[in-house]
Amino acid sequence: MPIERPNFVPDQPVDPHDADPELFGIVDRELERQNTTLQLIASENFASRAVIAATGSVLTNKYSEGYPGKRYYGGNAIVDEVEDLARRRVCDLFGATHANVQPHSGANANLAAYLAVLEAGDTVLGMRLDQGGHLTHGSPVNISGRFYNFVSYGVTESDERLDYEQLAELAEQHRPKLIVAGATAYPRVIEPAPIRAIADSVGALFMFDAAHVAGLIAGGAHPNPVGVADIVTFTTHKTLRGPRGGCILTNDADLAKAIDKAVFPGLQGGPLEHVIAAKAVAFREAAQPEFRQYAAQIVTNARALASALGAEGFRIVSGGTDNHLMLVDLRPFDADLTGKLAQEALDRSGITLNKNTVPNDPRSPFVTSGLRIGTPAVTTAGMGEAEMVVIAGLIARVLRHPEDTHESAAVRDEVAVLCSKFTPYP
Ligand code: DSN
Repeated sequence: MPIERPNFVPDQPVDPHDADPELFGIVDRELERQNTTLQLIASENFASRAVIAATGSVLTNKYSEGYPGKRYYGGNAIVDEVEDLARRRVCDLFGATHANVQPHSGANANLAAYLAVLEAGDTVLGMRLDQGGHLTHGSPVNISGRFYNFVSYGVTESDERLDYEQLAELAEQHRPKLIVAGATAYPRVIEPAPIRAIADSVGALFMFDAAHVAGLIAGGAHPNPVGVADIVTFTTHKTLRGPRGGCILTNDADLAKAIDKAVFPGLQGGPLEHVIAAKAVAFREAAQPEFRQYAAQIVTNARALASALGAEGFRIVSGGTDNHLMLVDLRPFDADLTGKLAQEALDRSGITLNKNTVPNDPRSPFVTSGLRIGTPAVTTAGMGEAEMVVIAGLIARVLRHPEDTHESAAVRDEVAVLCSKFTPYP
């Protein structure tokens, strides 16, 4: 006789839509949105099916606090292989000797790096949020700005490029324990070598937050800060095209130990081994020769888009771009058009991007005078310079008449036709 007992195992149909039609119906609509509208948010990309498969694997079931070979719970021999593979691949990719692949995000990676080398109240230099920096680079509303004494540097007024002279002066004046480089809305190369020299001149540590440009570095399109900076943090989902997550690299054995302790048990609990597996997949993809072509094409496309937008009458901050993004100052195009209004009008037209402050923006971060536009996702989808010119024309059409819903609908149709030729997930 079979034993009568309640069955707590949910039905497991092969198609998850049969298990939860409501949720997977929503996921389907997001897939449709990604396939049929233009994704121009500079920090987004289309992960490969292999990356997505790893993220959706049974590794999500396992607890593995600790590190390979030193876990708190049993049953981690296989998970150790996953995490070791991810660490090995990312070290090979960037020429590092130590990697921590556990940070759940870029913000966590940065906080762990701070926890590893700073005490509360220590002085740190970071880039101003409204000139391209990140919340975790000392914004007063972020834990970084509340726990540490951040002093901000920015860009020059004349050419809107990183002001290395100001950085050197502030370092001399404030004698920081750490200098943080890196940005979320800065369209030019950030040179690690001069910042290393400034850090050395005042005995500071140097951390490079490569979140945005990690894929460009991996693909050889930007200088590699590993071995120049003491610590390099980055996210794995932007230009690097992996799963959402963070990573920390260093070539210093003492810092490596401090960083590992800071990530766990300092800041996080159980690592997301399914995401770490997906990071391993992405690191392998980024090591392929085609990824070098991809990184170069991201920059070529960004330059083509910036130049075409310039021809449509927009002012491009700093006059162009060296990376995957551009900042558009809307004021010369239309003094009354805010970033907020432009983002909303473009959203209605199937063009997804984000409002952004421009250097010395008189408007608040919720309104802004600018837009940030990025090419990583459309480049993954296969678009090239010709499509960038088309996209610039569509953006200009919408923004000449941002309230015109007929124009928005017409552009949305054209966007759908364009995207049908470059579908990321056919
Ligand atoms: N949200 C990211 C970006 O868009 O740049 C930064 O964390």
